[in-house]
Amino acid sequence: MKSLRWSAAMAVLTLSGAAVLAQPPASGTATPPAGDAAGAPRAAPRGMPPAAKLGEGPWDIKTEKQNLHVEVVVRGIDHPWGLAFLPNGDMLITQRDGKLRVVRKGVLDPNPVTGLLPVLPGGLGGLMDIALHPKFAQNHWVYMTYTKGEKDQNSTVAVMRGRWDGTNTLKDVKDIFVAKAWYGKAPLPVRCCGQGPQSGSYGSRIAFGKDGKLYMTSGDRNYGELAQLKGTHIGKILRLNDDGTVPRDNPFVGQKEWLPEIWTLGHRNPLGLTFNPVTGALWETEFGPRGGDELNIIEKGKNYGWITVTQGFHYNGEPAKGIKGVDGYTDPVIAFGPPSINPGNPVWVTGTRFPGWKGDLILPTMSRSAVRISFDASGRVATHQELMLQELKQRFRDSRMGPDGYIYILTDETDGALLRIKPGS
Ligand SMILES: [Ca+2]
Repeated sequence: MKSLRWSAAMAVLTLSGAAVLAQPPASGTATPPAGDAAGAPRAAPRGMPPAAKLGEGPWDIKTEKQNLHVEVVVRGIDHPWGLAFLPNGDMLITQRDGKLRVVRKGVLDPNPVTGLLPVLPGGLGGLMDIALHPKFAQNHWVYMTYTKGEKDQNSTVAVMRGRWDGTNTLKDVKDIFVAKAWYGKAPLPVRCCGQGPQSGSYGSRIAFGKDGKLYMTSGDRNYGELAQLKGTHIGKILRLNDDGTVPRDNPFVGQKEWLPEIWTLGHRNPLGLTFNPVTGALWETEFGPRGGDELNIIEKGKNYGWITVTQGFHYNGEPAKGIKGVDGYTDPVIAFGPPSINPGNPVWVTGTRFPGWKGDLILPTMSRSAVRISFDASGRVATHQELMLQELKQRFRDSRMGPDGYIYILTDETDGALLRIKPGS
């Protein structure tokens, strides 16, 4: 059993209600290097050492409030991105390379699911998130986000929907929504602040609300100037009906120049989206500039600032904006760093298996750690955050509560894995 090497060195500062988490200097940014072209090898992010191979496990890990027993469920999945549990406990896992995998009774089916629409590979795009319809038991609908486009990286994000019948072929697959987020064709426009290639920053997390609507993040494509514009889905969170049409009660419906799917604006690269199962509030994580990664509560019609109002430093070294408290813009609940933590998709701890973590938010990060965020009695985020799971040395992309009450995490590696976290003894 290893101790947490960094917990003692972790500095936690408090800045008018927002906590800033310091963490190991070895961690870098997951923004792809400039010039990462379509089809180019997926280079390791700047500052990140090569991935260490995941050991056999299991691992017994001591954390502040819970001892953990971590085990590998499946391995050999290439950059897994999203995980959904089927009613019988089987799992569907998307791979960024466009493949959908199924885990039946705990065993990875060697044959990927067929019937999906082709995805545009390259950069950080591909097949991304997955969600089941709230009435999946009746309609068997599976939703997946992906990048769609042309070989020259003129691309956008879309949602395909298909019917899962338990075989290895998805049926009746079609696009229900294609975002008005086309971008990437040469010549690229002049952009500020050293923004990265067009093949990154797609966002594309999805989550169904209790209102039955599908919420979807759409990243800024490293063209942050568009995140504040009304007439594009770039840099927005969207709200759709389950067939991809526009709900009539969206905030900008009927307003001149606004795309009606827009729920909120001013986002950089939102790679986490999850409803709090108790309060029903929608929480989001996004990659900000260096030292400006964010945890946000998403509320109808609000502007979350990017690229105008943000904390952190730009990637070309331009001075920190450090702006908050600006009228008309919503600040993050937490701004992380510097350095950046590169947040993935967090999970709310529910059930009774992790009594020390009741109501906490576990945030996997691409900086090879997870952050535990807790809350005080009034629901306010606590200033202390716990950094953990560094001993596994893996980038973490997605996390979910299983129907068995355990926590499941996908590693974002070429030899990726699905891990199960159980309480330890
Ligand atoms: Ca923001």
